[in-house]
Amino acid sequence: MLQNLSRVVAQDKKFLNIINGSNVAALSQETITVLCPSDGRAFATIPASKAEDVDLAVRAARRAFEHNPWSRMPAFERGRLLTRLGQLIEHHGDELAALESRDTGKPIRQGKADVAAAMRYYEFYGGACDKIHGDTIPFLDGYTALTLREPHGVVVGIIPWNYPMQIMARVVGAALAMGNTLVIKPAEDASLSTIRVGELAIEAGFPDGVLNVITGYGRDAGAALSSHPDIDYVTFTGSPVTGTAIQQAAATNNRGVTMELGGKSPQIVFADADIEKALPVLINAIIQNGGQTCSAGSRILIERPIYDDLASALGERFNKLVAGPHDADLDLGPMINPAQKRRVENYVALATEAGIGVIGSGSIDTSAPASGFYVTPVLFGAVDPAAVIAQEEVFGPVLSLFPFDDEQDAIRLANSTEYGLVAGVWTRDGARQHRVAKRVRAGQVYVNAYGAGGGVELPFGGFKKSGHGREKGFEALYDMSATKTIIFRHD
Ligand code: TXE
Repeated sequence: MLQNLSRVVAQDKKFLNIINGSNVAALSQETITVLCPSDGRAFATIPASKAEDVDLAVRAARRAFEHNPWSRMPAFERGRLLTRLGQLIEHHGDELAALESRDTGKPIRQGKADVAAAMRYYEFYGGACDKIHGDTIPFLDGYTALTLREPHGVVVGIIPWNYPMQIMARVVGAALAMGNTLVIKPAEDASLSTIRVGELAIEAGFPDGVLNVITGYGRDAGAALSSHPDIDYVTFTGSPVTGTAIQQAAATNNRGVTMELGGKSPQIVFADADIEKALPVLINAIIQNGGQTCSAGSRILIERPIYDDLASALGERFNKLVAGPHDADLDLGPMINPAQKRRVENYVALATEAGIGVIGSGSIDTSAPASGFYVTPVLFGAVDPAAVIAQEEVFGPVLSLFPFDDEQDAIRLANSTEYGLVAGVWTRDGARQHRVAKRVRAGQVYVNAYGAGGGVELPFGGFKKSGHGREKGFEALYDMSATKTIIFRHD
C-alpha cells in the first residue's frame, strides 16, 4: 500500500526553500532526510538552512514589504490572491493530502480534512481582508481622531509538525491579509506540504518575497529567525519550552509574539449528559491525529453516578481502536518520530508504575511495518489528579478519566493543570452550561460538542501555560496588525 501512495507523490520531486519567489537549496547544500513515520524509511530531503539562509529570506521579506506594493495593494486585491491560493490548494487536494499523510503518518482521510481546512482559511482570510477597519473616536472639540490597522512588517511563522498545512494556512491567511510579508519555518519532521503550498502561492501570483518558506532545524533556522534584528513579529505554535526560547530571542529586539503552546484539555461530563452523542466525540478528541493535537481532549471528568458506566463504554471503544499505516486509513497512524513514540511510551510506563489502572487499550494492525513509529492507544481509569499523566501534555493517544462529585469539584479539577487551551462541557442543564463555560479557564469552550481545533472562524488560543494571543477568525487579524492613531486638529 505504501508503494501505491508513493506514485501519487512524484518520486523525483525536489523540496527546496522558497526565497524571493524561487526554489533554492541551503547555501551550505546541506539537507535533512525526511522519514515516513509509517515505515521509518527515507523518502525525500529538505534543506538544512542556517543563519545565512535565514538572512536571505528575511531580506527578501523586508524588500517585499518596503518596496513592493504588497502592503499598499488594495485590500480586496490581496484578498483575491489569498482566495486564488485556496482554489489552487483545492485543485491539488489529492496530491497535498497524500503528501501530508505520508510526511506526518496521519491517516489519509485526516490529510484530506487538513486540505479542506487549509482551503477554508485562505477563503476566510481572502474574504476578510477588506472587512477589517479602525474606529473614529470622540475627542476634543476641534479634533477628529481615528485609528488604522497597520501591518507589523516582516512576520515570522514557526510551525509544528502535527498539522503543517492547517497551521501554515492560519498564519499565512491572517498575516498576509493585513499586509505583512512572511517567512515561514515548518518543523524539520514535516515540511513538505509547506514547501508545496509556497510553490502554489507563486503560481497564484503572489509577488516575490511576500511568502518565503525556509526549512531546517529549530536550533539553527528557527533560532536565527526568531532572534533576527530585522523581523517585526513572531507567531509560534509548539511546545512551551521552545515557546519560551523564542520569546526570549524575540525580546532581545523587543518584538511582539503570539504563542500557542498546547494543552491538557478537559471534557466535563455531567450525569444528565446525552452519552450516546458524547461517546464518539470523546473518543475522537483524543484519537484525531493520534492524539498529537494541541487541543486533544486528554482528560475526561465524569460525574460519579455515571462514572462506572461511561468508563466501561469508553474502555470497550478503546479496545477496538487500531493504529496502522497512513494509507491503511485506520483509527490512527503512527507517531511523528521515534522520540515522540518513546515520549508517549514513557508516560504510559510512568502511569502504570504509579499503579494507575489501564481500563482499555487498542492494538497495532498486522499491516504496520515493524520499523514504523506506532504506539498502542491507552485508557487510564480513576487517575489521581496530581499524577504526571494528569498534568503533562502527552501528545499521543492516551486518555485519563477522573470521577468528580459536583459542579464545584468539576470546575476545580478542570482548572487544576498549568494549561488552559480548550474544554468541553456535556450537560442538558442550560444554566449549568453557562456557569461552567464561564468558570473554566480555557480559550475555547465547547458545550455538548468538542471540535479539537476545528472552525477557521473561531478565535483560538490559550490561558496560562497554553500561551497568549489569538489565532483564527477575525481575532487573528488584530494580532497580525498594530493600531495606529491619527489625530487631526481643525479648529
Ligand atoms: O516541539 P518544538 P517538538 C509539544 C508536544 C510534543 C513536544 C515536543 O507535547 O511532544 O512539544 O515536540 C521549532 N528556536 N508540541 O520538539 O520544539 C521546530 O523546528 C526557534 C505541541 O517537535 O516546540 C519546529 O518548527 N524555533 C504543539 C517548532 O519549533 C525552534 C505542536 C516546534 O517544535 C527552536 C508540536 C528554537 N530554539 C509539539 N527549537 C502544539 N501546540 O500543537 C525548535 N524550534
